Amino acid sequence: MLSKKVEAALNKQIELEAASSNYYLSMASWAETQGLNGVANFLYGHSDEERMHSMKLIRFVNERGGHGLVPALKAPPAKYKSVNEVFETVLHHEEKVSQSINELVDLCLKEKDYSTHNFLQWYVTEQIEEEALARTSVDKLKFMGGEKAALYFFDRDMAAHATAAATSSTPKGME
Ligand code: OFO
Repeated sequence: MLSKKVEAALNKQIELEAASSNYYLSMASWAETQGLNGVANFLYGHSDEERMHSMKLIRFVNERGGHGLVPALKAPPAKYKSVNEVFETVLHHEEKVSQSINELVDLCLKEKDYSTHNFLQWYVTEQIEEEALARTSVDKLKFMGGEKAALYFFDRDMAAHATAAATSSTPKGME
């Protein structure tokens, strides 16, 4: 059984993950309109992953006798100045999500909710990967210094990331 405090915090996390999904969907759509199909495919895939993160939380809350709530979401920005802005936003957003997961883990310890604490470890690991990928992308874009030719290769790189994610089996913890 979840305490009311933990249930409320998990529902806040459900909202944050769902907002991430919408955010990345909007970025993907913008990238596609710029002819950056590799970046777009990567972000479409990332958006799907965030939806799964949200749904996994909803199902966990319900399984533990709470009620996972579907949030009303604010529309994300539709336009971006550059690919650099997109990936800087992704990094900033993932850092925020990591902080939120850490606070949740901390709350579980205070509430002595070891089952939820254990469940959240999957998210802790996931955030390490997500932050690292976003940080590497930001660094690469900085290194390119706005070169159009380099952007072509960056786009191809992101396409490879998107393909790898799509062809890998069910993400760990989602089975
Ligand atoms: Fe759900 O990991 Fe990113 O936000």
